[in-house]
Amino acid sequence: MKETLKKIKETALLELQSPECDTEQLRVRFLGKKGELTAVLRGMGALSPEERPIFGQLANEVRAEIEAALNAKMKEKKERALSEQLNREKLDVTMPGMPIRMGHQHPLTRVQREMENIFIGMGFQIAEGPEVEYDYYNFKALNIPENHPARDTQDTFYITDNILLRSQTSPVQVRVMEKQNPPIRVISPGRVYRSDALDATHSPLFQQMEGLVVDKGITMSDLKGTLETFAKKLFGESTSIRFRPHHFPFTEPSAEVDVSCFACGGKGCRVCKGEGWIEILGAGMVHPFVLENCGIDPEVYSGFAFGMGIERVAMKHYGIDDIRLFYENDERFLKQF
Ligand code: 2NM
Repeated sequence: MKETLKKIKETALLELQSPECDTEQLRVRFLGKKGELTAVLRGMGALSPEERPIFGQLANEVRAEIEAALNAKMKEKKERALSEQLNREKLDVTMPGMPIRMGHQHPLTRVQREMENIFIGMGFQIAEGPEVEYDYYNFKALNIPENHPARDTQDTFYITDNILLRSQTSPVQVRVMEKQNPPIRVISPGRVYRSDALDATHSPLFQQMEGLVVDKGITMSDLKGTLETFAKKLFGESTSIRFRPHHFPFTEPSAEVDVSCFACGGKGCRVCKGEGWIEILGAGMVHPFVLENCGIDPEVYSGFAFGMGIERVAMKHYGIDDIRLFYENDERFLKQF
């Protein structure tokens, strides 16, 4: 029996040395209720009373040794698993990070900001207003009654009979004049809508920037000086401007304003289509009826106003020949700015 115990111990310790051994299975096999050691202990009844305690003590020692070896093995396995996991999951914080793709401003926003900054430098404030407007603010207050021909060139999208998508940002300026006493110096950039078919130079949605100055003694020369300063800052110091007589219902007198071609300096080229001039603005002295409609006395105050399409300025600025590119969100286009 002593031999059997010795054999059990040796086998157990040997098997526990194998790195792949299954410790739980070995515990059942050697120490379990139906295990090899238990089987030997059961056979102790056949021993003499003198032999029994000696043998019992030996069996207990063997059990303790196997248990200790098992526990040591289990501890070792646990530690190895942990260190393998730590190795697998280790993070080198000194590695360079993954590059993050940065977006940037849309070309229209860039041009708009550039224009805004020039006017802010001249003391203008930025005014905003609703894109869904009343007929009153978009047309009637601006001296465009029902059936006026300007309703046709500025045809827009109607929500109801008297609510529409604004066709210009002038309604913002009407709202400013209603609320604020002169002196007034504002620009109103923003989206406007026209019932136009989409082509290379027209879009049913585009951006405008209008300006308005109202004070005592404002004259046409203030308008010319302001627009000349703006054109020089935006297109370069050698830029000049010219006024051509025009008609707008909300200004009198009115003019279309050209800037000398920044590409050829006025000689005539592809950019200005041989003209030497590029039309970018409409302007004029605010019509006395418009001032009156907004509660400003035209006998005391006068003002000038102007408006331009931001897309048109951006297209000339960057040499873009199709307005649709601004609205297609094609990264190959947008990435160039
Ligand atoms: C333009 C051209 C000329 C304009 C007029 C006004 C207001 F509200 F004062 F009457 N705001 N903007 C105006 C004048 C706009 O755009 C081509």
